[in-house]
Amino acid sequence: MKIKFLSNPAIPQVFGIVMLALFIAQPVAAKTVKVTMTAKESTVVIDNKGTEYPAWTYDGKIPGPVVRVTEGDTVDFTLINPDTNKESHSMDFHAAVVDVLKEFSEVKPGESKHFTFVANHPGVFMYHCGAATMAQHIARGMYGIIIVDPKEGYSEAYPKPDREYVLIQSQYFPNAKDKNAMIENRGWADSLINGKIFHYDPVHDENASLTLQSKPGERVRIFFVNANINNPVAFHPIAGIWDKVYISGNPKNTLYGIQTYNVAVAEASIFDLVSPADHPTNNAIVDHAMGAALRGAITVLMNMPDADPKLGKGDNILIR
Ligand SMILES: [Cu+2]
Repeated sequence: MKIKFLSNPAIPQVFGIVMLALFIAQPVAAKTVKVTMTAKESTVVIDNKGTEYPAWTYDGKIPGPVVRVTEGDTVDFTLINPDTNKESHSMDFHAAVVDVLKEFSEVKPGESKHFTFVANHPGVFMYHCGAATMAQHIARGMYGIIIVDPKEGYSEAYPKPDREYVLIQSQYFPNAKDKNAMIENRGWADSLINGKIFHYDPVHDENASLTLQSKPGERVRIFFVNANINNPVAFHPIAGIWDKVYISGNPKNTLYGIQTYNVAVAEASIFDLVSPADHPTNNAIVDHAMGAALRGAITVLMNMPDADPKLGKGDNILIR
């Protein structure tokens, strides 16, 4: 009987299909991703004409580096606070479930801190310094994004995008020393997008040289973080409709056909935009709260056949 069973020509075929299905269904093996950042109290340029600002940063830039892992990965993180700094700093990953008094505690100048966490929730999350006074550490530039790609990968519900861009909005307070103004929402002069006023908007700033780009009909995925101190963001694509919005960037939280989505302070979400395929168009991606838009929170997206093939791909998702 046994021999007869094995000799059935259909058996190896079925076995092969089952094994193939098991193989395909296997999520990507979780890995450990080492991330090291250095707190730098250094001067940065905050507009397209070269205005300097005494910032506090991760690795010398506003925002800090893009961290990207896959759901289930372990993030092995080290924060270095050099003894040349005057302030204590820290790291608070919104993608982590840990102990605020332990992993997220302050690191004095001349010290460093190491901790790990497992990125168990897919999505996009803010990270920021939580050292006192936190409003000042964020306002002066200590924030960034961590993207946790879903372990299932792409699907019909969460399609593969043609381009990806990171946009992080924040409030610019010219008086870097006035903590109370930051806390009380007084004296913020401009909106920063990825660290600069009208960063990608040649329409409102003649010194702007960068725009986001895609080809007509491409699916453009925006990873958006609201790093404002006090103000929510009314995120809207002028001359477009968000095809899908994934709240907190989790494909399980999908909204369809949204005009304006309110992004809370310290929230991040994913926004998909698909332009008409048959002709070139432009979008202005704005915080539709006009007080923020006209202070710098406008980003031009050009959908054109000769779009730069490198933009919005690989390491070019946060354009400096
Ligand atoms: Cu700090």
